[in-house]
Amino acid sequence: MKKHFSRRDFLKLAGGAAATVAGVSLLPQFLRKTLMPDQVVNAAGDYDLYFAGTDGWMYNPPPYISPYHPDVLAPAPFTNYMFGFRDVTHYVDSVGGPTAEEKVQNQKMKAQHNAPFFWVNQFDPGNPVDFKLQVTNLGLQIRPDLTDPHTLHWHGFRNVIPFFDGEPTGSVAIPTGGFFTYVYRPRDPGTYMYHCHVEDVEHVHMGMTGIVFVRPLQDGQSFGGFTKFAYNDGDGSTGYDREFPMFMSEVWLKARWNGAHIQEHLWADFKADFSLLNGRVYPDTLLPNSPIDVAASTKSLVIQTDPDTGDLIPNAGLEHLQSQPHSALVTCEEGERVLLRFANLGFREAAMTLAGIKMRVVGRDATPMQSRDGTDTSYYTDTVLVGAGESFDVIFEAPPHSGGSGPDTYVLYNRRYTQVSNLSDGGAAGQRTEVRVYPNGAIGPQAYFNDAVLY
Ligand SMILES: [Cu+2]
Repeated sequence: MKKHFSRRDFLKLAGGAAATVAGVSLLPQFLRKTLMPDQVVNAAGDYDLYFAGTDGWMYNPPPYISPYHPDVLAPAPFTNYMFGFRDVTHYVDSVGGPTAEEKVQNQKMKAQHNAPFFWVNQFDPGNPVDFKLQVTNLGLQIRPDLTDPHTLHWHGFRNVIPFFDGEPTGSVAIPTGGFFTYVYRPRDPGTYMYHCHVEDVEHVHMGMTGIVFVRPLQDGQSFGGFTKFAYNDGDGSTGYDREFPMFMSEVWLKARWNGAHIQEHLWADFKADFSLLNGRVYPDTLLPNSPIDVAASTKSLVIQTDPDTGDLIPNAGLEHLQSQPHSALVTCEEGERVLLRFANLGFREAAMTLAGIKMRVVGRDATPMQSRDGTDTSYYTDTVLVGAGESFDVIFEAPPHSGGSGPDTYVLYNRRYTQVSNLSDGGAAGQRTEVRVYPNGAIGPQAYFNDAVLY
């Protein structure tokens, strides 16, 4: 009799294989050294960032659709089930309280959407340091029957070896309780995205997706009056004053509900109900970031966490956005150059339109816009078509302020009607945000990645 072997069975095997490797990290230090020195691929503390994969709850606005939205299992003010990653790099032991690792374990069922933004400096041959990202799998609290491993796939990374690619049928995956450290040597600046590649349509749609980008070696030097650049342009043509991520993802309410209620569905029936920008639906996109730990945000945008529990701290009054900490608001001063890093891990093409300001496309899929002989092929447009799995680096120059009080407001939105309207009647929800242009000197320099000033 022919044995049917499902993809999920295979992934379990892949997870088992990872346990042999990843389990090593659970051994005491002296055993690691004594027993398997060649197999130790990670050691506690030997990483730049430490992420945890798990499930959790998030918020989407009305209109409500029974029984999927809000899900009766979701604790208020949350409405829908999700999977996601958390940045647990900066936890420390509390005196007389929980240890750092206990706080990490406490983040099971407290995932974040979208996944943390993180960035890496381009590999410097003169100072060769690899980037290491440790990932652990806290398990799925609502679905203990679902023993899926997780991985981290850096989409578009051009010189990764299969071992660190995160594609679970060709490499290791991280079982519940396991650890694995991904090692990268990033040679190509630009904007990328990352996602868990296990049961990839499911884990991507459920929320294990985020932006990662590589800063060019040229950063810190001076070209054309700038010190920050999208690429190694040699002339400042990709220099910018402020930078903002624009990450696109989708929520299919029925699939989220089915996930929480142990029901199956066909992904071929996929129909997104909500299109999200930086993990939120307009007008929540205009609300501020959750409180940021600016000092810790050297390699990722670090959300402040409770020192006792490790939980994400929301803004007062915005508790419903606790697991969606990222704003999509853009603020700048007239005459400044603003870099928008677009990446789409929804399943539909987005038509991102900035009404009233021309955008200049300077990079696509982490590749600067130039021909083989170096000719600049960047171009101006007011609409960028971002397909699933694509990224664009776009710079606009803020127009002069019109005078009067308050900022000039420009709308940045997905002009595909269903993706900007979502389920709303008015046609203004979903992937929509604002660019607010202030007079010269009004808001001061950007303090951190995705810092938008609110007045
Ligand atoms: Cu996963």
